[in-house]
Amino acid sequence: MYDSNGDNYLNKEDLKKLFQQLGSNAPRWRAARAIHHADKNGDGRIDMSTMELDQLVKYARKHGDGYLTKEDLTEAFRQLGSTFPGYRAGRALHRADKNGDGLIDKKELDKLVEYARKRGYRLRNACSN
Ligand SMILES: [Ca+2]
Ligand SMILES: [Ca+2]
Repeated sequence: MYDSNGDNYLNKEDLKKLFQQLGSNAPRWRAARAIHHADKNGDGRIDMSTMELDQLVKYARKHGDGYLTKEDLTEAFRQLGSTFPGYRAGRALHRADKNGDGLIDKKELDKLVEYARKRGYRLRNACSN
C-alpha cells in the first residue's frame, strides 16, 4: 500500500500521501486524525499486520473523499480551542456551504477559512499541508 520503507508500519508521512492520493483537502490533518482514530497501541504509526489497518481503511473510506463533514468541522474547532465546537461547526457550515449539500468541498474551503479567521481562529494552520 503506501508503506514507504517496507517496515510494515504506516507513519504520518505515508498516511499524508495516502490522503493526498484520495483527493483530501487537508491530507496532513487527515493523517493526524487517522492515526488518532486507528492507532490502538499509541505508538504513532499504523501496524499493517494488526487491527489498526482495518481501522485505518474504515477511516479512509469514510473521510478520504476530499470533503469536510460537519463532524470534521466540529473536531477541527475543538482542536482550535472552541468552547462550543458543534455550534461553531454549524455556523461555519451554514456560511461556507454554498451548494447546500452539507459538506465543505475545495471551492468552499476559502469561505470556511474566512469565517474562521473572522472569528479569531487560524483554521488554515489546521487544514493546510
Ligand atoms: Ca500503532
Ligand atoms: Ca457544499
